[in-house]
Amino acid sequence: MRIDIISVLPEIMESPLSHSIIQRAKQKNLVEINLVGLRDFGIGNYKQVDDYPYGGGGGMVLRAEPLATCIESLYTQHTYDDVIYLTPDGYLLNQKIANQLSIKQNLLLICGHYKGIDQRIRDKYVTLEISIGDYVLSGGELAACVLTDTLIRLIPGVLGDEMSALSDSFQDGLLAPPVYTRPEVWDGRSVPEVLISGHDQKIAEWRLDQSIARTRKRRPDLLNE
Ligand code: 6GU
Repeated sequence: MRIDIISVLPEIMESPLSHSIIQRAKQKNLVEINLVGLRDFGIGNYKQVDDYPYGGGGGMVLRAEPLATCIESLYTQHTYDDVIYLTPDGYLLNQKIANQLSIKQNLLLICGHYKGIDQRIRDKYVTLEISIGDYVLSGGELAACVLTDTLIRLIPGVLGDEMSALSDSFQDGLLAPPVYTRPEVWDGRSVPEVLISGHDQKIAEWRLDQSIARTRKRRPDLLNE
């Protein structure tokens, strides 16, 4: 998979996308991430990328021309399966959307900043608009990192069997069950006996029960009961 990310502040994303599982996926050549600075495509001596919104109201809007120049220059080198704009007014990201996107080969992500981007860029280029939750971030960069992380961990070969994505929360529509590691007793608190029993079927049943109980309490909206 190749992920190109356009942003006014690409530096924000350097560290989050350079460690742990994402870093290993890059080293294994399972993913290539290319951060593209929008400022390089800015207008005039001041490399302007934003301006005041027509109709008034606060904040600034990313102008169409720098974004279009940037996108068109990427188009000369790549074709994209999807052009995704990260925005709080997009479709809410969930595991199903992540699973669908994780099998794509080439994605272009666009991060808004300030009050967002000129609508005409969305109309002309964007094929999918995604929000990562019902709260407001200062820009799309952290959202782009969240989306990138959740896609990369689903690419076959990125996670070893020992941390298979199949046992994640949401992958089966349920929250994950509690987990424990050594020591067996800590602070007077014991690990649930069933987990030390060696009885695989009983362990699986316990985990499912715990998942269902946790989901019913915290996220009843996930259960179609
Ligand atoms: Cl994608 N962008 C911004 N700025 N805020 C958000 C978001 C995205 N998703 C949730 N809040």
